[in-house]
Amino acid sequence: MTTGWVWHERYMWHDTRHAAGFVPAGGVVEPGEHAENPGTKRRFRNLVEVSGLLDHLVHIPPRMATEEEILRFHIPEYVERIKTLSSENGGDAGELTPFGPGSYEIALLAAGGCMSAVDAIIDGTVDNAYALVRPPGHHAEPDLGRGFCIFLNTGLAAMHAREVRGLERVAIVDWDVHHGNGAQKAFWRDPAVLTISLHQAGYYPPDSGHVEDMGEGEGEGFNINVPLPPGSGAGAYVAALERVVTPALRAHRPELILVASGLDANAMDPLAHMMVHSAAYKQMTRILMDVAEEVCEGRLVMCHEGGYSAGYVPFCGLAVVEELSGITTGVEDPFLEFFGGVEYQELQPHQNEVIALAEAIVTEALLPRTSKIQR
Ligand code: 3YP
Ligand code: ZN
Repeated sequence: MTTGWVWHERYMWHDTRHAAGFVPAGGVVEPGEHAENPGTKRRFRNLVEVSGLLDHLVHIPPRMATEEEILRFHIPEYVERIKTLSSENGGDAGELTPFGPGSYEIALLAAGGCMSAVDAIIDGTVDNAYALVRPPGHHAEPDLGRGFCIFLNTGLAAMHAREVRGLERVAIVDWDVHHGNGAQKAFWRDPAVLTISLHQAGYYPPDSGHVEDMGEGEGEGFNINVPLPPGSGAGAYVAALERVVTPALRAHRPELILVASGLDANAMDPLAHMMVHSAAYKQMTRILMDVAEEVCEGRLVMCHEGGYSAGYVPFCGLAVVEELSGITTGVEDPFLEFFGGVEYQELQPHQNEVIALAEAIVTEALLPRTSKIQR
């Protein structure tokens, strides 16, 4: 296995300003760190280096997306607004998405980095890839930055794969703990791009990611939401991947699988309430690799999204990249003994209920529509 690695120091220079988590500093809010700061991602990258794994990865240099590429999803006025604010003193892209000077170019480099990874896979330079980009993208809307996201990195990478590289079918699996509303909107009526999101139910964005939301028109059945109850752990996530994601991918048979890889379902995350540990992330990666092997010669690109535990993101991320590359570094997750042993890691009945609903949507709404298409 050759695994590509997208990283650029400039990603770390995207400034999300002073905040208390996600609330901007000011008034009674003492200036502190914004949750989406360089720390977690830099530490993830550093652990990949210190573990020795980085030496075995193929560095894929990121390029900046062009304005034309960004306009495949975003409206001109929005792009113009970000560009102008970025050239001045920064501002807010919309909802909870502060940025400083120069972030327009960095956001272009994030979207472009995901496209670089897609190109490397399609060109056969690497078998799979992890793009550790910043800022994230999966909440971005055509006219609005949301939830720390400026441009729809993963969705734009799917559009690049389709429109420039000529792929017929692409799938996006979003395992960030928050709902992948951006890709859902982008491909709502499009059966060519299957969108699946696993997320904490009823959390962020508000009133988004319901299990009933399955796409419309030609795209009906091609959007799958799995809103998991808070407290879900390894059992629920592995079950969702085995019983919902895998059959959906088998039915759709994408030629490329993209993962919106937020690692914020981890057991220590300050912006979510799930319990996933590194061994579960490893297993989840394995499940996706197996189905990718089956349907698209293993073509799998992970684009980083959220993940806010400085302590735990690096170990969850290392587990994912170890599995992708087939290399075991011997670095042990010092948290695993604890989180692996906490109660309620196994699938609970109320979690099973949601997974069963999503399973039914795959069988009743997606399967009949994919089986009509001969391929
Ligand atoms: C935005 C406000 C509360 C949760 C936060 C989510 C950002 C994120 O990681 N999205 O994937
Ligand atoms: Zn998230």
